[in-house]
Amino acid sequence: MASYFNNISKVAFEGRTSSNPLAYKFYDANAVVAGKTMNEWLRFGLAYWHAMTGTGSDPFGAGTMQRGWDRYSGMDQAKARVEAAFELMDILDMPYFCFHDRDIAPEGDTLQETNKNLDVIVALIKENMKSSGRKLLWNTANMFSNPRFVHGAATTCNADVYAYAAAQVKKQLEVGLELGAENYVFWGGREGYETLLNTDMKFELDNLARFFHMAKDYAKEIGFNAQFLIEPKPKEPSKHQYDFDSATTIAFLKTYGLDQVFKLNIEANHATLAGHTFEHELHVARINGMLGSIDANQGDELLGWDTDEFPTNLYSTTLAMYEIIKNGGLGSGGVNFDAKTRRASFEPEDLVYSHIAGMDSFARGLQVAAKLLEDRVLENIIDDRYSSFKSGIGADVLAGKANFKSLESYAMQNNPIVNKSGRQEQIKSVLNQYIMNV
Ligand code: XUL
Ligand code: CO
Repeated sequence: MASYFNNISKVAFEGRTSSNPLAYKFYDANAVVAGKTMNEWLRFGLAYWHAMTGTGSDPFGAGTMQRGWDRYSGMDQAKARVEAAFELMDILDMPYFCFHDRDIAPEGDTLQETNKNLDVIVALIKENMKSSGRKLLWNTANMFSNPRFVHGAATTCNADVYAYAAAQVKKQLEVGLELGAENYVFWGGREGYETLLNTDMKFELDNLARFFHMAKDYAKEIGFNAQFLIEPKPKEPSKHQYDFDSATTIAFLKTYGLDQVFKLNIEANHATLAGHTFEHELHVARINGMLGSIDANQGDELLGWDTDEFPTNLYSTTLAMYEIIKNGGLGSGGVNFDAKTRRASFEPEDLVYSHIAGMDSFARGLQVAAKLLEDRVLENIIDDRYSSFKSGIGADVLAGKANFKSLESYAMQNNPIVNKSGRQEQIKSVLNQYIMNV
């Protein structure tokens, strides 16, 4: 079989001093960290839409990516992409992949034809999964690219579009079942609004919840037990997306009785677009028992949009892995590289280099976070910071023994109040020490 990646051989772990650009410096799949192998903690996934389907086009210019499969078109191209995807996963020893329906197969003139195209490619993917042992982390439906979704999908004003979206998700639940997907993702690409001047928000949110309930019911009916995930994003493409961030999404799920059905798929660049850090979003999901999976990437501090760069910021990967370890791992979730090489990194090799960079950054983050936890660095600081609630009036508050009258009489005789420093800068320098020395 012809190589789409210039016959690059399998990327191996060579250790932190290796100067081989095609080797892992930190990612050693079978190395044990905090009681599990790196592979078990990280469960890396390839994002089909960026790696296999993305062209490098931007609003100002055409695609730049050199992709061997682009010499074909239609179903031939879709088949070539499958071959190339499995070759790339083999080179990287990437255990998982993720796709939207429209990444893997072209739309036909009718829904029937579109589904037939899907069936052909799904069968081919299934064969390749069987022979390679690679697995489907999650699949999803693209309900944002086609012009029919101009007003949204499950939040559209057009009932015909709502029905079409339901048919599309129904098919993807069947595909997920067929391929043994471990999760199913809903990212609300156009589930939001542009202006309240023409929008009934309550109506749209009620319909979105109805849609999710129907999806849950159908998955149950066909025996598809994958974890359902919602991927929050505050804006882009719509101005106000309904799943703005973790907190908003959790509130929505609780309001509509869906919080036992869904967890969250947290994407780093979506967090920063929402004005949060990645670790904030992971933390909010975690403390609510809803951290399910992550889309690994990073934004650019100087740009206000979703740049989907490969994650290389060790500060961020360390704090992300800290949350993930505290969560006991990601369960059936994983670390999906929802990231694309820059438009100027257009050679096929760049797909290998970029994933190595991302995988090493997360592996390093895992090592540092595990050591931070082992040494209880932040635990001890936080424990001490809230120590005033361990005895006296603080303990009374926690035990439910205090009321406004008892707190007032305490405050009246407790003068002056003494506060302690938060020591943020000192803590950051310890964090730097760990990142450099572990
Ligand atoms: C878009 C995005 C999507 C989802 C899946 O910003 O992140 O690719 O991950 O639909
Ligand atoms: Co994403």
